Amino acid sequence: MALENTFIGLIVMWVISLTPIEKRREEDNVKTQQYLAEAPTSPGSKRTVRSAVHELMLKHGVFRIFGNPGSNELPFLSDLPEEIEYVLGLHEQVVVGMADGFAQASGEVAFVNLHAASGTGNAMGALTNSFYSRSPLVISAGQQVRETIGIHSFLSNVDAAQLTKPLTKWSCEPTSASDVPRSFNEAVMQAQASAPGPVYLSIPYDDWDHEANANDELLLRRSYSEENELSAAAVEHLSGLISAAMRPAIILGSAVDTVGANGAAVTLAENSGADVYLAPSPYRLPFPNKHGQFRGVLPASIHAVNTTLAAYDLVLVIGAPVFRYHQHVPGQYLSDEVDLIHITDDPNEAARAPFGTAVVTNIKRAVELLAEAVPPQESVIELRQQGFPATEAPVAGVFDPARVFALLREHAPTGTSYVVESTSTNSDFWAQMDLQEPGSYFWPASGGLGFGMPAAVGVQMALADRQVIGIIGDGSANYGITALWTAAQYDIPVVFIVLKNGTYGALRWFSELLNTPDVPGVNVPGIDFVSLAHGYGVEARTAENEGDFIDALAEAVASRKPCLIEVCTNLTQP
Ligand code: TZD
Ligand code: CA
Repeated sequence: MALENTFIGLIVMWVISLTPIEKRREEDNVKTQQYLAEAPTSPGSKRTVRSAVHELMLKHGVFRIFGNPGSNELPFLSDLPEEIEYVLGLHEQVVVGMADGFAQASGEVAFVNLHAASGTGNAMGALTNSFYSRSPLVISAGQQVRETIGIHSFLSNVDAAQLTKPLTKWSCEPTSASDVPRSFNEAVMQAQASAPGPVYLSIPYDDWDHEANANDELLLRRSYSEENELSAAAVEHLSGLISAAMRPAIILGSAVDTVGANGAAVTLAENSGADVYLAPSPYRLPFPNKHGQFRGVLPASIHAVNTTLAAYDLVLVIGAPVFRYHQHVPGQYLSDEVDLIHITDDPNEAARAPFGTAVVTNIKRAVELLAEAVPPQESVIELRQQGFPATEAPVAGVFDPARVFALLREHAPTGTSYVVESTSTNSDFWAQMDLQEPGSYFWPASGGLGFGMPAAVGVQMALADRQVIGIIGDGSANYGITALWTAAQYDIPVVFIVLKNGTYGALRWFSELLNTPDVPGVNVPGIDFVSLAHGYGVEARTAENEGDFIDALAEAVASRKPCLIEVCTNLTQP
């Protein structure tokens, strides 16, 4: 009887201790669902940054603000949806302490609003605790009007993103008003992502009345989940989506090559019948570039990515950011009809993305599990290798870069690994090469020149049983030329092909794009790479014609010593 009573007592205690949390969670869920059902989603409806953030707060279940206000914060607090309660604390240490207790006990993100630098400063004592308890706090603070921060106007939070740095896992002041909603979304995801912790967001008060970017609608459709390895349920869900898609596309990132998931990616592509692209500006090659389902490198502007992806109903991005755009052609990020699933092993990459359903997990296992789970297509798809565009022979010793690549394809040893830093020749490279093995391609991941020549030496050291060829522009070569000395001194048998068009070709292309045709500093005439190589102790020659190039390549490979072949080339477009 006594035992029974104790047991009943335990159950009663359990119900008493958990019910309020569960009840509140349930209420929050209902509110979120109600809110989402009524949320304005029509594209083009005029919304402000303020209403966009208020909507995101409700979407993320943020129904209370722990705060202590000042003038900079008032424009944010104006027009608060009635679902959101303001919980006033009389000192910022108390505000953060309450939020921390709420976050820890509920396991949910707690949202805080403080007054600029002074309010944040007052909260720092409480933050020392929150940082070590890893409490998921989104701490926002008002900031002076953007254009007056530089002159240190009264109440500006100078260097705001630095202020909380050692005590927050992430901090930010958005670079523009239109980036505030995305930054808010990132803040919430960062606070929860592993390892969770407090984050800080400083927002100038003139941002709130700005018209919101129409792309912010996509933030409302975002979700974030994290699993070390995809669960059976997740595999079933994702493979079901892939199988059910009428027109799936897979966008592979360079990380797929880094983790060695190339083979599984091919199986997944073939089983699903999906078109395959490389994510913009690939720095490694995750998929054979002449496979019948390969559709090339995704273009690097917002507008062009959307246009390309509009042909698909499901887009699966694996091992890449969503997306690393380059040339700025603004537009809609993603058509309404397209679902985008973002599988990545980087919580920061997932949190930062402006759209997509983020799944943070081990990408190699994810690709393997999905490749197993997606049944092969019933109708046999044609997996023919793709061909190569025709190229023209050099005239008077000047080669088309496409011809150089065609010659490398035909005459370089099987399994050659390429390190490429030649910026205006990318499309010719992908059209002409036939790369199949993992580890066949390396490129400067941020576009920072000076990677190519040194990395070619390093790759050759790592891949002793494969030939490594560095394809280097005559501009890029100068940022890493002394790698020749190391190659000579340490006998690293790497071959460098220097493509000499006498100019920074990519910048000439950009100057047309940006309508700045009159810029100085884009030509690099008068550099003799053969003499430079000799000076560093490396064999070198200029390829005078096609036969000469083929001979020089064969001799270089056979010599098992570092060699440089200089080739004069025509100017082309990336
Ligand atoms: N400095 C550094 C370290 N990185 C850069 N990316 C640049 C400058 C700017 N830059 C580019 O982004 S492309 C380029 C420069 C100078 C021209 C490279 O010329 P290249 O290749 O001769 O190597 P192409 O094929 O002629 O463009
Ligand atoms: Ca050049």
